Amino acid sequence: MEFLIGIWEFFANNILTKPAYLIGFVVLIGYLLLKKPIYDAFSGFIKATVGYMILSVGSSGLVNNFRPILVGLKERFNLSAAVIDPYFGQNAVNEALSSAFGKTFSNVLILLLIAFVMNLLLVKFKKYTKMRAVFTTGHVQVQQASTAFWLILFCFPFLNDVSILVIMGIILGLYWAVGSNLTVEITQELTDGGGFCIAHQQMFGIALFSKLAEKLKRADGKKLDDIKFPGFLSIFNENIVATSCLMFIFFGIILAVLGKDYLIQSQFLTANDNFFFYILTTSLNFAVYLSILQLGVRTFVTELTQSFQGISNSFLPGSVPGIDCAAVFGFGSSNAVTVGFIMGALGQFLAILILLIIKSPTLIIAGFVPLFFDNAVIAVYADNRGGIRAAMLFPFISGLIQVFGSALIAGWVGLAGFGGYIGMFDWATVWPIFTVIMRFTGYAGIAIVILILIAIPQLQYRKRPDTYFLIVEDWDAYKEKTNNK
Ligand code: ASC
Repeated sequence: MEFLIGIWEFFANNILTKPAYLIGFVVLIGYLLLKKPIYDAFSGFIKATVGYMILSVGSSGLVNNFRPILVGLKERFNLSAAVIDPYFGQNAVNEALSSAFGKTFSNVLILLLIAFVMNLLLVKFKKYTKMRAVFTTGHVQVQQASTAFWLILFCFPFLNDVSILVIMGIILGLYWAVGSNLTVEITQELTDGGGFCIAHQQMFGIALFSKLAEKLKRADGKKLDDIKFPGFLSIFNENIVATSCLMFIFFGIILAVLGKDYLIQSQFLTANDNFFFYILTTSLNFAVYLSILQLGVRTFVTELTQSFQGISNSFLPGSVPGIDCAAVFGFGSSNAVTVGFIMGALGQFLAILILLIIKSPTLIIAGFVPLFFDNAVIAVYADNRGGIRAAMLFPFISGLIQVFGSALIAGWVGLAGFGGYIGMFDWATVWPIFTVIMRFTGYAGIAIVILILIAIPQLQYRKRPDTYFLIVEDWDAYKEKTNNK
């Protein structure tokens, strides 16, 4: 037993929770299963792992540079507020778990394992479950398993450990399989058969907003990239220029509000630094990290698409890997990412203002990860399906929902008191609903939540039984079939 636990811990710590290696090994095994020469498989492993690492450099560059600036608002104005951000959320859960229940992080990892196995089984039996996607984004799985663990303890504080782990493992595994499965069609469409889908924290969000976006579609079908500015404004047609300028205004305002004194005191800059150039450099860095992130996506996506055929042919026929949402930042309109971020920020700031005005018992501070990754990705999908209006409206609405939803749930379940909540779209909408159902209807609630999740892919399948699996098995054949209709 000890030996098995040792293997599990090694696998969990080094591969399962490190998406770069998980994806790298998936590619390696995929190519070997496709009977490619060993050197091709090796080269695929390197490209996939390095590509994913580049993507992580971009995304952690963004997170590490811009999160402290937003959190600074909390310190600068001495607010007692919960930061909505997955990392703050995870810390809050860790502290809450050990202080309230004497539980540790290893419970969370066991939950993760059960849920992951559940996800694999659901896909293995996809003939019945209609679930086609495997969640591979390990760092996000850790964050979600933590929060889910807390929510289930909140609903059933007297249940024993084993029951808690099993019940939540089933629900979380279902959420991973069902949520990522919801993004299959829209992602295949966006990436022209990229062969992956999204395994992140706003899967229900992008599915919902993609659906709504169709209703906002204009007759001319204009997307963000179709906007062509004339004259001197044409410089904004260039993504890097547009991003840099918008971020200069956005972060310029926030940094000016924080003030040079505060920034020196918190060691963002030294007394000798020039304030203007500090703001300029910070804003331009946004475009730098975004470009790095997109380079990473380009490096690994093709490898993953090709090699996964090997896995799906042998183990999990007709399945796709669910990966980090940043993977779509290289597709669709290039300005959608920036527009989503800005519109989401307007929504969140408005919501925070409303919380302040109504003197809400729980205050929220915008965190960078939900603000940027959720809303940017919502904009990318909304733009692809519905064009400019959808790309602007839906991230704004999402921003409002992220703040209000998180304030309600984090205040209610007590995580706000520990300073943070995960705050991502699904965790401000879907999971609060699950929590309400389970808390108020007890064991029946568990059954209701499970049934809701099981029903979703069945409904998706019923809508288009003839192409439901074809869309992941053979994109070209799918396109031909749907074009001929
Ligand atoms: C998250 C999280 C991150 C980012 C990253 C986006 O939810 O924890 O670090 O989003 O996955 O690429």
